[in-house]
Amino acid sequence: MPSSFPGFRVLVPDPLPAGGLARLTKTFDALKLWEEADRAAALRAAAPDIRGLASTGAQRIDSVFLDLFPKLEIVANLGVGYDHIDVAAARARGVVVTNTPGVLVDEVADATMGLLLCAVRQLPQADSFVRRGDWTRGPFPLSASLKGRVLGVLGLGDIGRAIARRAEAFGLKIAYHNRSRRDDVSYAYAASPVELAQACDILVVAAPGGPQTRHIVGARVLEALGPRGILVNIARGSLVDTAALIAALQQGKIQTAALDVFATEPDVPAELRAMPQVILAPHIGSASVATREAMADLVVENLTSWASGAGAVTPVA
Ligand code: 8YV
Repeated sequence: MPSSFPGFRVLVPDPLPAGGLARLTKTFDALKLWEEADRAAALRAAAPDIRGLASTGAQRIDSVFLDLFPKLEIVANLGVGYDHIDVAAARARGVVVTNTPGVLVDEVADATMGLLLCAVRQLPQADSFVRRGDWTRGPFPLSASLKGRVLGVLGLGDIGRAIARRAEAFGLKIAYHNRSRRDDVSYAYAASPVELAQACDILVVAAPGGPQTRHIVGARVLEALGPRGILVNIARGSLVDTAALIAALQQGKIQTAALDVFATEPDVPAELRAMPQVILAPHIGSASVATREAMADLVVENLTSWASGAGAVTPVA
């Protein structure tokens, strides 16, 4: 097995983008677990020698999982979000965790604007309307509009700011709520998610997942968003109380939602799938070939830099 770092075994539980995977397997002695006929046996045999892990988010990485790998030094995650990794448990075992910030920001922000426009102007529904031949029977119903509306960004990190910049170009006013007020933007600051929902018409969720943000969008926030309100979630399903969202949509407490992420993904509640005004996407915020390859490059760069003794490139905070 060719390897630039003999003895540095890397576990790859799930497939990575093709270019990144090719570089990884050229550089390291990599165990591509999904290719193994008996995965449990392959994992058991390799576990004592694994020093690096290229994670994709599909596997929960907690203390029980980490304890399988006594020589593990680095978890290189494909993705900016790492709520599936117990970073404290990793740190306690001397394992560094890296993510892929920066390289996916524009892609996710572009996808967010697409979802937002689809929700406001009901573009997928218009497409279905034409395909069904309904146009010959009359016009498509008039939609809501972006005009004169306020976009609320919940979580003004790199992705939140990229969304806000794009929304400004669409003529939207911007408000935001963040753990702390930012002094590098002139957007209106709301002191809480409820205040933000009161101040805006379109609420975009762009904060990290994890216990601290679980269900920060619940019944009170949705009520505050109001009957013309639109919720867009491109962050993590865990930030939104799904039952409260379903109830708010069914009762007309908000107008519609565009959702790229779900608490139980890839399972999406039947109630959401049944609502024709709701826009649903299968967690595709960063899912272009170019961006996923850039993310995979950063995974490989982190592993390579670590294995060569130069330290991780993008360790998580
Ligand atoms: C990916 C993401 O879907 O970066 C993140 O946090 O959620 C996405 O970009 C995921 O990480 C791919 O494995």
